[in-house]
Amino acid sequence: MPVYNADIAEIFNKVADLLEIEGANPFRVRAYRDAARTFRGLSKSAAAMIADGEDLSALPGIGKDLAQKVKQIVETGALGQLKTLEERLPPGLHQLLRIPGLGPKKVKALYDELEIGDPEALKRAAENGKIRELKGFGAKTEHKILEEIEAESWGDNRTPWPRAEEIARSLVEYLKKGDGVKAIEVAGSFRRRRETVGDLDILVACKRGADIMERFVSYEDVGRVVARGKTKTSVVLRSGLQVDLRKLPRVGYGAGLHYFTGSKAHNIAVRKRGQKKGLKINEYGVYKDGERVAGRTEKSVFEKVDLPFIEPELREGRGEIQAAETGRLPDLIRLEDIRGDLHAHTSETDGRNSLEEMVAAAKDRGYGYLAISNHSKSLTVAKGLDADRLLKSIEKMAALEEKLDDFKILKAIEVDILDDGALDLPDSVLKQLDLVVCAVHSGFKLSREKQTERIVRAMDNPHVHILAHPTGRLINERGPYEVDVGRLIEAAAERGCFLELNAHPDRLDLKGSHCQAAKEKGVKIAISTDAHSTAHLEYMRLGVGQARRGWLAAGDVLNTRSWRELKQLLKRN
Ligand code: DGT
Ligand code: CA
Ligand code: CA
Repeated sequence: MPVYNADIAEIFNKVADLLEIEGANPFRVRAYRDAARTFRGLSKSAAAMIADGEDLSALPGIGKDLAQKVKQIVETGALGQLKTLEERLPPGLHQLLRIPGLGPKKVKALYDELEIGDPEALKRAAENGKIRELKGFGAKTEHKILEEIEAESWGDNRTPWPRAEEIARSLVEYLKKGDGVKAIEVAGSFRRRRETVGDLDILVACKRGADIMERFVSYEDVGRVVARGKTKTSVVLRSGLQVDLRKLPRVGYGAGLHYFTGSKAHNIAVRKRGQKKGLKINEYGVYKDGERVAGRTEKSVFEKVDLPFIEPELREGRGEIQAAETGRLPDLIRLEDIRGDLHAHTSETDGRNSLEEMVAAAKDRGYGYLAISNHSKSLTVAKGLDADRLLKSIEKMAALEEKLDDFKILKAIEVDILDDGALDLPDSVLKQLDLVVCAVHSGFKLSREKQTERIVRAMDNPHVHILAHPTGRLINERGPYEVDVGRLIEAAAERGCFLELNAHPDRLDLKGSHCQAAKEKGVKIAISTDAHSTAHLEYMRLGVGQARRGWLAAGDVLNTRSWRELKQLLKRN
């Protein structure tokens, strides 16, 4: 059974959680979390790397010890160290960490004082008023905990898109190798690129007689067959993700692809349009007076209802039909449109690779520029830069740039927004930089008004260009802080600054709907990887995917410009 990179990441994250609860050295905890991120972001599977004899300890942040552990996971599907930790601590404990408001310290206290080891026990204790008696908790926290458990916000079992992609890629490759597969596509929310998917909907067209269903249920990662039929089979993979496979006739493939791509709201709107023209549209084809008139391709379905092709990312019933009717569909951005990256770290602070390595990797991707935006001093866990170190590091950048032809290193900073909205470095320093990216890394608990006001104040600083990861969420780890995103968009529009769409798979912050709102107000978006290693530069494709869901065209994105054009845009009004 294949071990996915996402599985490795999950195991390392669990180890980090449990070590943290045990009160282990924070640097050790961080090493596991970093390793988890590295594997989640890798384009090649660790299992394949090992099979090809590649040295995993050459990966950023992966030493000999971690490489050995990965090997163990790939070979046995498990990690002995995690088993040992799980023997020492109750298995439900890491679920407690997923409950908003409960960090490792609180979880440890709950366990030490009340022997609470899973959400059920926590619920009972909260109902009996036991939590409020603990030091550092109180009635308000108890109430909040109860609310969160009841909302089950910790138990979301939808699969994040990047993980679903990894699973889908292996499965599709496997199915393709079967006999007689003529066409295959993953439809559903996956094709629409929702941030998370409930299940995968795979469609195939095959030669007559090919037994694709048999091949499907024989896939080594299948945990359970839910239903098996001639044209539809559903399985649950060992990861828990359900996959529906549907066999479509070649003549109706496009109609099926359209139908099963959804969304439901989009389908209903298209079907209604058909009805007005006397057409019947379903998953098998488009019919008039009982006769098939279209359906081999998706395009033919749209043509019959007088619409141009609508990209899957737009099919959410959020105005795409009206936009298509009036010729206002956006020409969505593609990865090839990207000409540089405006947020990256080096080993000068908490990045894994040197300035030289990061720049070489950006050049390899065909970029014309890369912003080196390390952390500022108040972020001590990341060894953030003070003015002296920053100025020295920009000298290094200038010296390196001299040696390059036609590549611009943007001297930048990811400056911390302090609690009162002031910035972590003086204006006299900021004004010497090509690019100032500001970000919140603390004070997540402020009220919505205070948080919004604080960030707007940071944007008041005329040296600021981009607000990084505007809502601060970490997918499956931490929700967004309370903030009025609409107000942030307005504030950016008024001041001539920009918002980031952080492409890191844990962040994908802004959301698609926020991008759409920013676009409406004319605020351009920087799609940035926040790379902490050369490998992370690849996250750009995830950011571009998210931007497409946000209706963005190349023109709506800052870093589709050459450095010369970009430089003009960065002049604040
Ligand atoms: P998910 O799996 O929850 O992330 O979301 P989807 O959109 O992939 O939903 P799913 O897997 O239930 O169904 C796939 C597509 O099939 C859906 O997007 C639209 C289409 N579909 C499913 N049920 C219906 C229905 O009752 N009416 C219409 N018009 N379309 C449907
Ligand atoms: Ca689905
Ligand atoms: Ca489905």
